[in-house]
Amino acid sequence: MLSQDEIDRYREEGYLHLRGVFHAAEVDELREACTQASLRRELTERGYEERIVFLHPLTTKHPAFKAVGADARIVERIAALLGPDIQLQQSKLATKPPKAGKGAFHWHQDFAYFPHTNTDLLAVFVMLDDSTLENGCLHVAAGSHKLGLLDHTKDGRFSGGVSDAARCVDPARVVALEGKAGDVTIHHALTLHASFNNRSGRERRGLIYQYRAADAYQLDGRVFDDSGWQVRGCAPERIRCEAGTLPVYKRSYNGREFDIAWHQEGPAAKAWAGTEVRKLKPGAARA
Ligand SMILES: O=C(O)CCC(=O)C(=O)O
Repeated sequence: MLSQDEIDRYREEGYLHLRGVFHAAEVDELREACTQASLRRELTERGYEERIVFLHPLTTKHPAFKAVGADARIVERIAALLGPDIQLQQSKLATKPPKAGKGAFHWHQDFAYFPHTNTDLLAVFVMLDDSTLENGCLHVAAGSHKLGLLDHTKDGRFSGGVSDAARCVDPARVVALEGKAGDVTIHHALTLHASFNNRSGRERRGLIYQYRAADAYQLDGRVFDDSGWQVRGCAPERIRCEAGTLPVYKRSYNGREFDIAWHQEGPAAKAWAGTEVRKLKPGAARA
């Protein structure tokens, strides 16, 4: 359970650092799961020695990763922040390349990647290695979740990073989330965060579980095999919408452009896009 002080701090600062949530033996088991041949192969194919790699959907890759996704030490705590009904939105292994000077990830808000009808979403980061400045620990801009959704475009396209980091990130409020393997950090989906190059020569691994209040309905971005896994409570009978407007982006993934509203356009409608439509003369529909 989170204390009232932790809940208040999360609301104010947009992040929390919980120390020693997973024991050494549990961390060892999770590290062991990272050594399985299929996962190492995927990492190699994705060039993990040169760049930061995110392997989705983590919960399907080993039972130990799935168990963490529904672990009461996480889920019961975040129920104090998201409410009783919670779904996983995505899960991934995040690896920083061991090669020194690689693996930076720009300032961004997670919500820009997968807007929902409300902003009750958060990321849980489980440290598999001690996280330090040297190996590229996560940094958050405290209080930045209160800025609302910021622009993430460059030349009119979704860029993955906040457009004007110099203006949006207050250096006085940047916190480096240094911690020990087994620690857990939580950040709000609107909290600006980034991580910098790994200078250690060793891998830096973390498990990232993104959760949402079950009544937050995904409007855009990728859907994974484990998206929508109900880890606590019930599936919603109603969707909750926050007033406001959301930008619509052209996005690409692995060099392939895909459209927004991924789940609202059938394949036939997609195929017909841009083809000639027979125009009715004014009044013809009533004739
Ligand atoms: O793994 C990291 O250091 C960065 C991860 C991150 O920012 C994200 O997944 O949103």
